[in-house]
Amino acid sequence: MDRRIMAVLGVILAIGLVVLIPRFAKRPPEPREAPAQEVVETDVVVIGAGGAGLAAAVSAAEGGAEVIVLEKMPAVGGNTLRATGGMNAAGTPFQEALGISDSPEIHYEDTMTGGRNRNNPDLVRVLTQQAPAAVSWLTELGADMSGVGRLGGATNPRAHRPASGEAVGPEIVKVLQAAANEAGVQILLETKAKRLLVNDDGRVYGVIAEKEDGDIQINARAVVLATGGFGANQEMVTEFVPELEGFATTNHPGATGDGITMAREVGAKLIDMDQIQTHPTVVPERGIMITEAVRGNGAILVNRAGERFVNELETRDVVSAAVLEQEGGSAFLLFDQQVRESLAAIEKYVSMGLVTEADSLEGLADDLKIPADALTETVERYNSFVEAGKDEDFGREDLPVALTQAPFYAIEITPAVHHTMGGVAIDTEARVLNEDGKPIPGLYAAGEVTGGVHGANRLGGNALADIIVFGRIAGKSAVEGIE
Ligand code: FAD
Ligand code: MEZ
Repeated sequence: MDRRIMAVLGVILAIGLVVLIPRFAKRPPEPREAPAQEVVETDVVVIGAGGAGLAAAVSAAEGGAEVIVLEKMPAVGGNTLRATGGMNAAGTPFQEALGISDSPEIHYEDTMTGGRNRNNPDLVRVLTQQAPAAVSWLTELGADMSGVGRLGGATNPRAHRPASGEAVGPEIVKVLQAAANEAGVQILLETKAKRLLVNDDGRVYGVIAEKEDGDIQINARAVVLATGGFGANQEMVTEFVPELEGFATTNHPGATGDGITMAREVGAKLIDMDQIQTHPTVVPERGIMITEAVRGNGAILVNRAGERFVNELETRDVVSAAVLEQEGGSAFLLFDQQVRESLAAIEKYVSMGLVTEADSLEGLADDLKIPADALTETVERYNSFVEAGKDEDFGREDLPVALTQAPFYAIEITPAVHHTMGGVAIDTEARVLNEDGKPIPGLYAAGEVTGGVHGANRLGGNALADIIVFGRIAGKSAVEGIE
């Protein structure tokens, strides 16, 4: 062959080798992201510093573990900090002191009925049996849980909160944060977990998180997911329940379902994702929730015709649907001076300018632009039911006070997205389950990130019981599961 042809063929062959060999050679997989700038080792890493995460962290530290908590927001607390009406527990000394006879069995039945029996009965047993101990634990940590009120769907008053009727969430977060600090738990704020680390045996061994100055890898012997629900993630809410498009939310902005996404990526089973609760009494446009405790302490709901339209202490699904059926899709929460004085949480609504106040029912009706005759007649009829101890119109069983003491107050309300009942499947030890119902080694979860406890409809007051009971269990199980 001509030398020149040989040379040309040689060049073509060389170019071919340069181009093709790297394509077919076995290359290491593309790194998914740049290596973390900082690598840290600990026993237990907890993701999320709301009530469930702080309870898990304290419980793991009590078990002797070194614990790091990651929190993506600039402050701890999450939705727990917003909790107002109370924490359910049945058979507590605080109920007994107030002469309230109740039991975990009745609490169990109420929870299953309220959840339309879609709840996991094993988880509900644990919730209701351990809730009194959870209240005692918070009390020992310094929280005032001695006030007891009634919330929707509850046979007996069992929502524990400060005696003054102030919001319960800040009280709980305050003592848990102090206990975590005391126990030497390290809390990293503005540190957002983005991916769980899994080894070849399928064991979760840590997490990659992002901070302002770069990524951090935390290697841990156990990981607890406590990232809360997804009530502030409009896209995710409407993916599962399209009818909720356009609804406001009561949730803090960090409630975006990150833990559910991360758990799904490592094979966790998700349940009840389409079970999303609206809270019936939220101020339109503002998204500010007016606690159910206002109704529990005696307020009623009236529509634009000045009439009651529902048992105000029915479960949230029923009350929300009834409000949406009224003219304008909203209604008015109406109460008197006695109710105001019974609950310190109301003062915040007054100071925020959310409350219309008048010296008489006629004056209030004028301000609300609803018929005064009808409103007066409605309140008089309701007051007669209170006196007789029987609500002949809607069967409301708890009728604490007649609305007779001026001034009278009203707040316009409408339903908004409040609680996501679905999430990561867990067992009674708070171990995260895979699609086959088997625990994923090294991974635990507690709180609103999980599904199964509340079924189709959570009862008011049961979320706080859930996060403290299962938060403590998750922390304990994480320590016990360390290999
Ligand atoms: P959260 O308290 O929301 O904590 C989760 C934390 O994880 C947040 O701080 C979040 O920022 C953080 N996080 C999320 N993603 C990441 C990530 N990728 N990396 C790091 N951190 C992350 N329930 C009751 O029982 N009684 C009540 O009175 C009551 N009142 C309520 C009032 C309001 C306005 C609201 C919104 C809810 C109320 N609830 C109440 C419900 C209850 O507060 C919540 O269900 C419960 O507090 C959830 O606790 P959690 O610890 O699971 O989640
Ligand atoms: O459990 C709740 O979400 C609750 C009691 C809220 C509230 O109305 O205060």
